[in-house]
Amino acid sequence: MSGIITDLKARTIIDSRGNPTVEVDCFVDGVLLGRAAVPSGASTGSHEAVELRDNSDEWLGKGVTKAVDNVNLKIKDLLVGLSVSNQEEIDASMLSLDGTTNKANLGANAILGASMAAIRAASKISEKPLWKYISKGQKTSLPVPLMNILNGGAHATSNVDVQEFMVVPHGFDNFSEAFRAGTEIYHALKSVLKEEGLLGGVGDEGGFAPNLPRNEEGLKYLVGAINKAGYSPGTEVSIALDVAAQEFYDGDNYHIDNRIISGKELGELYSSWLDNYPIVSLEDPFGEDDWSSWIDFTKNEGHRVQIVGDDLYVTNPTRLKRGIDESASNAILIKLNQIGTVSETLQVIEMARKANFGIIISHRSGETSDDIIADISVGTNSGQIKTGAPARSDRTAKYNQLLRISEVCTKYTKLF
Ligand code: 2PG
Ligand code: MG
Repeated sequence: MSGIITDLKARTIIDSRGNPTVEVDCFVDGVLLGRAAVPSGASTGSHEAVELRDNSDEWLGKGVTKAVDNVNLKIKDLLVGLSVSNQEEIDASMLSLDGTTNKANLGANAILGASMAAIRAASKISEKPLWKYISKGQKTSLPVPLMNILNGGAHATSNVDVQEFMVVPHGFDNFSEAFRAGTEIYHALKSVLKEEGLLGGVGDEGGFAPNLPRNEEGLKYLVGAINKAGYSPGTEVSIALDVAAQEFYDGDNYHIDNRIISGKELGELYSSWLDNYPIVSLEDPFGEDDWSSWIDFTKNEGHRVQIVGDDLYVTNPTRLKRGIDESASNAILIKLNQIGTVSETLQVIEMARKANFGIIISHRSGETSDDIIADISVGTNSGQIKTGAPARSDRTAKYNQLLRISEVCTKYTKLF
């Protein structure tokens, strides 16, 4: 096969929240070799690349016809004739056609769909599984999963402010045992909440979504579930939180637990949680532009907890550079659609690695069956993945792909 892109075809499909999103097929030498679907966030950072929506009467304004047309007309014309193996060239040509810094012209959803479909096709041509193709011969490993089993914030209709309560099964020798532990704990949490009369529905990422009198109760229930499932909190399984604090930040203060408190007071609340619960990772503890709170907190607590920038960095090299220079955190969450191409995502991962930052490859709250983040987490040796509860196909697609990869790539990351 020559490896030359001969066609691109995009369409609208539906995501896990019932909203339209972009799917792209990449044809090489006339054969369909790469298909990719683009995820979508709810608690999106304002510095993310632009997700192009139609804002018309259809689909409650959320249609992606413009993005689909951009692939089928403009991006197709641009990429047909290029070698699928040159991902940098493919991505760079889309960036220059777009011509903006935030991909507002073509839409990051259009660009990313084409970019992901191309790398899938390239791995087929190379006759390597995607994770191996991405690794370019460098180290690979199965990531520790951060499994979101209790949902709040923008992902649920409950009164819980903290967006994600995750279990982190780190004290195991391989991925499948770790994943089984996390899954057993998910079921244990279900029965604990049921006993308390708190079992309602689930949130966007498949975790349970009870109303709780205070956010700290979520931590208690997670520890209870870890114990109930027969694992030891702190040594085998710990806790990670995504606070997504931007969602309850008014620009000056934070509205949490029915109180209005400063960044300093919020940091003190987290410190008391760190004293009392086995928390190993804290994501977006402060608002996306509240840099001074991030810097103070990292100085005080960075030695004992992973502090993760998601809305803070939006997988953007300029924002990450500032975070590294100012020691605003010690880890980054990586989401392909925040930046909009595979190449830029891989570059940001390398930048974070050089700075000794923790690296978590992440899904979005709106997902599809696309499982590319599983391969990226293994192929970049990132060490951690965050992809929701071990339930609902949009989430389990990624975990199941990791189980498949673990049959051939047996190294499991030891963290925490
Ligand atoms: C997050 C993500 C994924 P969203 O904040 O980390 O869990 O949520 O996709 O809604 O931004
Ligand atoms: Mg987040």
